[in-house]
Amino acid sequence: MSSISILGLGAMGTALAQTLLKNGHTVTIWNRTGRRAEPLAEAGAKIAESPAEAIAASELTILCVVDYPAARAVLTQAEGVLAGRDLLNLTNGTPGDAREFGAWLAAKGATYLDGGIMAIPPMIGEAGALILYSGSPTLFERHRKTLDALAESRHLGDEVSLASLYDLALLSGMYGLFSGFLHASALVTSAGGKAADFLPLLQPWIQAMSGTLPDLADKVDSDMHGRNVVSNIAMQKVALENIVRASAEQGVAPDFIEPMLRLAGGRIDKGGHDEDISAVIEEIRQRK
Ligand code: FVH
Repeated sequence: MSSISILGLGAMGTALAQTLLKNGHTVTIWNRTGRRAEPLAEAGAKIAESPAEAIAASELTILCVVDYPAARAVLTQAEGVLAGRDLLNLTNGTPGDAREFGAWLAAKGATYLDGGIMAIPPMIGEAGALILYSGSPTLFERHRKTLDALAESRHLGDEVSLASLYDLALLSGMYGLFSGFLHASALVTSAGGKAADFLPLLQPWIQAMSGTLPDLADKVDSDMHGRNVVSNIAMQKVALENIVRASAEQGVAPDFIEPMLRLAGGRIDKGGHDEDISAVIEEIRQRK
């Protein structure tokens, strides 16, 4: 069993601490607003009076606060004890945030692992939860067994920014799904339909269309968008225009769908008429 400190006891930090306690670890906790620590103390966690006291108490410290400015504010209070410490940051941020934070901690002599949690708090410790890691492989291997109790663990590489990049890419896929669902539901409910009744049509359709992703991924990776095209982008642009026109007729804002129409049109204007929809990626890539 290991000793772990958790800095930040919001919904996620609390779920992490509860799961570690359930697994028999020695858990030390700190939160800016002290009263949030009380239920965990009743469950067996030790309350630290400061971030420095918490970090000094354990082999591994996990930081999980609202954003990187908050993370920096917490660790700035503990600068004197960071050298030689293992720090895992599960706060959501950008790849640039992770690189900057990792460099700051390296300068203080700490070993740093960055992470992205692909789960909501009730999923922690349960099947289906995934945590992405990047940064120090030594720290990851040293604490692997402890981390595996929280979620399936996936270490993406030494480059510290990878976990946040993949975390945000996965969230981007999720928000694409949500925006599609919301726009489709607005159309259906504009005619008196119910979103719940529409799901038996929508879910199998989305599942069927997911089956086209390996082909689109191949085109994205090869930049060969004109190969084996079943549904060309010019035909798809007409469908996108029809969705925008139908939205206007039904009193639905076209805001989710218009960007896709604009990007498809941009590619066609550059000669992409016969390509697949994968060619839209060339409009959104801003290659350096
Ligand atoms: N909850 C979720 O569904 C998602 C799932 C995926 C991963 N995220 C990320 O996890 C980080 C923490 O999220 P959270 O759900 O625990 O967030 P809250 O419940 O809102 O708690 C926020 C904690 O941050 C502390 N905090 C805020 N500002 C400061 C500050 N300036 N200095 C120190 N601590 C700060 C706050 O403390 P307090 O308000 O209780 O004093 C909470 O402990 C986050 O990156 C998600 O994106 C969660």
